[in-house]
Amino acid sequence: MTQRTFVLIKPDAVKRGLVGEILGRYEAKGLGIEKLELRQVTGELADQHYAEHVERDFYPPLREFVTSGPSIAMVLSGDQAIEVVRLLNGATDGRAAAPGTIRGDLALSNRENLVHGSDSEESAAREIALWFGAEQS
Ligand code: IDP
Repeated sequence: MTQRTFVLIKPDAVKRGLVGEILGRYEAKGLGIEKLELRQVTGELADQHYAEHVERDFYPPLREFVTSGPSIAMVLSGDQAIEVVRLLNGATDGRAAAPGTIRGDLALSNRENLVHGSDSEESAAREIALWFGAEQS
């Protein structure tokens, strides 16, 4: 089943010069790039994107981090793209993520973990609309 998913390459990855490495993994897997844009995330957009987390203790530093520099916002597509991206990304905490995954190979933090991928069809639709506009979802 072909799906579209929202992917964010976070500011730590841009600062560390890992955009090419990360994008290459998605491309090598066979996912298609539907949209790709360098974005400076505002606090307001962060609050909307992470609406389910805004009350959590870890949210203030997460908001600070995700607005700390430019990110790459993307829509990727392919067979079961939502789950495939989550598998490529690896577990949330880079210290526990499996080797072979983006986070497992390249991240050592549970906050600065390089990437975001939508976790369901519902989230993908919401996030694509939020980042790229409702008419394009
Ligand atoms: P996910 O990005 O793997 O889907 P979520 O649980 O949706 O993980 O959390 C969103 C983001 O919030 C994570 O990618 C990470 O940057 C940050 N985060 C999650 N849990 C923690 C935590 O316990 N401490 C610090 N940051 C966290």
